[in-house]
Amino acid sequence: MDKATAEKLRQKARRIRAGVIEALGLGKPGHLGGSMSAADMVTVLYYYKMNIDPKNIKKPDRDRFIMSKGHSVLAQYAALADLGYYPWEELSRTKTLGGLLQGHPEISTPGIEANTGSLGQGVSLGVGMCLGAKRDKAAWRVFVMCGDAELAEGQIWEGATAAAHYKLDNLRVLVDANGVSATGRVSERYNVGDAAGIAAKFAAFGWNARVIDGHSVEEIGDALDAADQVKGKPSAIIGKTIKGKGVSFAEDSHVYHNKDMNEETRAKALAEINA
Ligand SMILES: Cc1ncc(C[n+]2csc(CCOP(=O)(O)OP(=O)(O)O)c2C)c(N)n1
Repeated sequence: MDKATAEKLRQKARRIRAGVIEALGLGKPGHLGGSMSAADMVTVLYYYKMNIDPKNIKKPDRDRFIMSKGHSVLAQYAALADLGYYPWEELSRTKTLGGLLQGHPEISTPGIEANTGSLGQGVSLGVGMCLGAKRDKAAWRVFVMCGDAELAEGQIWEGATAAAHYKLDNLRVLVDANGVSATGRVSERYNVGDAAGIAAKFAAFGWNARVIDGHSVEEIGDALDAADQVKGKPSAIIGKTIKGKGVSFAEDSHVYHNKDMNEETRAKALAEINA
């Protein structure tokens, strides 16, 4: 990735993080931690990798993105707003009655491809979509973002086995490995492994797997490019991240997993993001 592209992506990531703060609003709980740790991977997907067209949002050959850890959709909402799927002002109406943007993704929102929020379902949803694409001999890809604590839930590993069995090289799973769940450290609450351990699990299931710095736009872009060259197996990209990244008082902690902001914390967060 050239320097100018990387710098442009870092600017966009700042915009996405500011959008998360906008969507959180004041006095209503919202998922800051996982949205901020995911922000750089979401940015590289939307502004570098995915074949999408905000002017033709249902074009049949578009790549699909599934936010399997649906509570982190605030980062995706910000990207979709910035890209023009709906006005930026919608962000401030997040989680209001009748608003377009709710606390978890719904396909009624422009740009959202799957209803999620109940953890553990995105990989198997992606498997189904990828099988459909293969049947249609279509070239579009499916990108699924999971949390590390999420890997203890639902049909993740059933989906992982199926993806390898069906040789779904059109499937990419990105794991936001921030090491923190809703209530504490993943290693203490339900240990699915650190980033290397998670990569080893996917590899054992027959996947192409690698660990990257999930906040380096260059490493994210390179890993996604490399996945395009892998034939006959799905790819897992395990991004080592920091929960709450970019907001110092929320970093590496479960406290801001789902918490409200007040005027003081909001101002401090925005100042740090824009610094
Ligand atoms: C099936 C299911 N069980 C429990 C929850 C409640 N829940 C929401 S977020 C979360 C923790 C997620 O942690 P992780 O996947 O690591 O996400 P991140 O740290 O990136 O926010 C839990 C347990 C849920 N949404 N769905």
